[in-house]
Amino acid sequence: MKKALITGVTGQDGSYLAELLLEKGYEVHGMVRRASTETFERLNTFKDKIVLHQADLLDQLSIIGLIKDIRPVEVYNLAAQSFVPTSWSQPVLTGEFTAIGVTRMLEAIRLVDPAIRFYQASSSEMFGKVRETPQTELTPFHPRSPYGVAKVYGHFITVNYRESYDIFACSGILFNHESPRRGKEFVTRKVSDGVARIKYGLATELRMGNLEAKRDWGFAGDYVEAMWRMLQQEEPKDYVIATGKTHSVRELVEIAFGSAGLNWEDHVVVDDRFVRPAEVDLLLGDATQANKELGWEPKVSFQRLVEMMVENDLKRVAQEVGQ
Ligand code: NDP
Ligand code: GDR
Repeated sequence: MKKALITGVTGQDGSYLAELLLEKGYEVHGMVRRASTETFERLNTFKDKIVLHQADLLDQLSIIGLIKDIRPVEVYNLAAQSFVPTSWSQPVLTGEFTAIGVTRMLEAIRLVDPAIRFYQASSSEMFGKVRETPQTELTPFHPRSPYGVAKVYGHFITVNYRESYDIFACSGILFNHESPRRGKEFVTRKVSDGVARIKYGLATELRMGNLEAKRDWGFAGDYVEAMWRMLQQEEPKDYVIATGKTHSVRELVEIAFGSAGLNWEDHVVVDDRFVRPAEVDLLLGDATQANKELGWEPKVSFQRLVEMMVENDLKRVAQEVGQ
């Protein structure tokens, strides 16, 4: 039985990846940080099938100990401070988790067993103020937030450990991917949750930031499959994972409110508090290399993704209000 370790297993992607690896017959181990209350909500339906261990990206020895105890064949490093606005209010912490945390993972692998295969969760935020459209594995980076800067570090330290120590280390440059399990502060879930709350009379308005920003949005369930495929190749490489289609936040709210029979213009209020100090205006990925070499392609369309998220939140809020 192949053993895998997932950091960030309690997050959106961690939960989908854990399910996928269980289906594929892996023994799945997850790293969780200590908290005064548990954050295992996304793992509820399969928590008894995986093994959780306490360690922290900020603590080198805890990571070395973890890898020594488990001796996984694959490590997926998904843990990070992943919310872009928080990276302006907590830039140092974001650097510690999202940038140096990657080095701590790689150092642990180098020390314990350099044959372990490593996946790093890199991001389209690295392209930032984009130099070309669509963005590929060769597009230069120009990050626009402390989060994006930290991810550029994480990307290049992964490339560097591959080149310096011959570690099988891959960086997946993933564009935005969403699901009903997305955190409520990210724009897609904020909108689907807002629509449901408005529909059931718990709110009347939804305060938003920049409606003109464009993103290449896909479904998280499709994207974790690409992570796994990267680690099954003969040679380690970096891949862009994207749908190849872009939509504005305005289109997102239009579809989301429309799917619940509401008019977004009656409810959405633009509020400067949600506008960022520096914005990533347009992201559009070209995943041709992943398609050719990994045989990967996205299955869920933007329209279906938004509808799926709204349906899920409508059901949840209906239960909460007893309808
Ligand atoms: P989430 O924010 O949903 O999950 C982040 C995870 O990291 C949580 O499990 C969190 O644990 C954990 N974590 C944070 N800090 C630490 C720490 N110090 N030690 C241990 N664990 C920690 O993110 P996603 O699932 O959406 O994303 C997964 C990864 O992919 C992230 O690295 C993100 O930056 C990256 N990414 C995401 C994209 C997306 O569109 N979703 C696109 C491109 C990249 P806890 O539950 O305790 O908070
Ligand atoms: P992003 O995702 O920053 O792309 O990072 P987010 O959903 O937060 O924002 C997407 C776009 O929507 C605009 N926006 C708003 N965003 C939020 N959160 N709230 C609002 O009210 C709002 N109004 C407009 C933003 O300005 C932005 O342009 C996500 C994270 O998952 C990262 O970890 C990951 O690396 C990237 O995707 C790829």
